[in-house]
Amino acid sequence: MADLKSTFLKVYSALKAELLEDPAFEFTPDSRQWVERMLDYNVPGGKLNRGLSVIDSYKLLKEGKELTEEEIFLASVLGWCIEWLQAYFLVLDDIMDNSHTRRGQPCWFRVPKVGMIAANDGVVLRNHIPRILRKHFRGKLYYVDLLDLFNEVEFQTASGQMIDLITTLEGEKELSKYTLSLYRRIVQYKTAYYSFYLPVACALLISGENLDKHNDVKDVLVEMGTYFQVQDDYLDCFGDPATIGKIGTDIEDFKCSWLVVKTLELCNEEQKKLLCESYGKADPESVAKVKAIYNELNLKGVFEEYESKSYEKLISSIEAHPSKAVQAVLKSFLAKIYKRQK
Ligand code: DMA
Ligand code: MG
Ligand code: MG
Ligand code: MG
Repeated sequence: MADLKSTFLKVYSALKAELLEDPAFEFTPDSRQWVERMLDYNVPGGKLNRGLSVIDSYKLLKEGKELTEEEIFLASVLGWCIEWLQAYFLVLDDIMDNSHTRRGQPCWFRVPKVGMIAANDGVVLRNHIPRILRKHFRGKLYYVDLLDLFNEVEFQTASGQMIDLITTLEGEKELSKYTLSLYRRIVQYKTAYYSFYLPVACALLISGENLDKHNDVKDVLVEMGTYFQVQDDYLDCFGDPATIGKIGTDIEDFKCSWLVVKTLELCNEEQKKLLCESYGKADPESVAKVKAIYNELNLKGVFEEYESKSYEKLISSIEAHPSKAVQAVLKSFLAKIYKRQK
């Protein structure tokens, strides 16, 4: 595993070097240095789960047949394309969510002299993806399918981010609209497609599979992605910032978080009134009041219950899949996130 990660990181350096010599742009020393610093700051510093999953999944789909160096390289390149996509969404997400830290360091837009240049850096990160795909996959039969896949998933993610953001609009702060069905809709689009479906879909494409035949796999991965975002929402409030590398802002931002949806389901009239007065305010007293309600309702316990139930449901839908190789892919993905602390 440690070995796979170091091979994977070498591919990052190779891709970065190519992008810094991209003949479509005449770099100056300044601009080259900017892009290099921006990439190093935003692309490789995460858990790399999504990227590494492409390689893992590809191996499992090959059912024990040893991958060639070339095959590992191509799977790694796709893994990095997903990490680039993630970096692009996170740079912009942190601006929009007014966040402070990410991966244990200040959000990119908070770095001195970066500021709103970060918005364009997000666009640059996004544009690197088709540059990378073109360079490494242009001759492949599945090239068009890859481009199409990245475009579809990006559109779904941006649409999910949009509904995540417009539900918090000032003047329309209306907690009663925060239902489980709105919640599921937001997280399916903003998180599940790019974080769970995309890595496996990439592995299927390089294995020569037709994605239209794998809608059942997509359904399981969307469920898994939903579970993953519930964990993200839980950790936003109850996680240790030193471990998760970020400071939660969901309460301040009036987010349609799983925690507030559950609270609305479980609270009494008095708690609801207090929640309506305090949710979505930036002052620490209001935030503390919301957290006190979460504790009164034992949301930690409610979450733990949800976590084990989801796990069981996911395992049984995985085991219903006809292919053992696909089952192994899905189980390996689930094992990476079950009871995660970061
Ligand atoms: C993140 O949702 C979704 C995308 C597409 C970045 P979020 O704002 O809850 O993520 P985080 O907690 O990492 O800021
Ligand atoms: Mg955010
Ligand atoms: Mg967000
Ligand atoms: Mg979050």
